[in-house]
Amino acid sequence: MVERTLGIIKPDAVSAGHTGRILAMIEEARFRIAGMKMVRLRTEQARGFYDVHRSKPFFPNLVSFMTEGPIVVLVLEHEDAIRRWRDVMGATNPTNAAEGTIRKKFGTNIERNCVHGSDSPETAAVEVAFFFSAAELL
Ligand code: 3AN
Repeated sequence: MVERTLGIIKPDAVSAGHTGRILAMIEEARFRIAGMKMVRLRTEQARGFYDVHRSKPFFPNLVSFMTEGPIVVLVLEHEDAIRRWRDVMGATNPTNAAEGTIRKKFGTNIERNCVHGSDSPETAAVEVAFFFSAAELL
């Protein structure tokens, strides 16, 4: 089934100049990019986006990291896009990520792990709507 998922190129990867190479890997994996924009999250937006992690010890660091610079948000379309994008990203901790994955190539550590992907159809719907109106999805 053709699905949509939300991808984010995080501040570490944007500031390091990896945006183009990550986009190339996305296109090589044959995703169709249905939406794309560069934004800088404000603290309240980052707190809202990561609301499920609010009680975790790493939450304050996650929020400050995600607001430290611009991010690129993407809506990626493909059959089974949610699982496929997580496979292309690799494991949350880049140390454990498989060879050839984006996090293996460009991730620094579990906090600064260069990309984000939705983890379920329900989350994907919420996360896509967080950043994009229907008219912005082409
Ligand atoms: P993923 O991005 O692989 O779906 P989540 O949703 O469990 O991972 O975590 C969201 C983000 O929170 C991660 N991308 C990472 O930046 C951060 N994070 C998750 N677990 C940890 C942890 N144990 N220590 C520090 N940061 C973490």
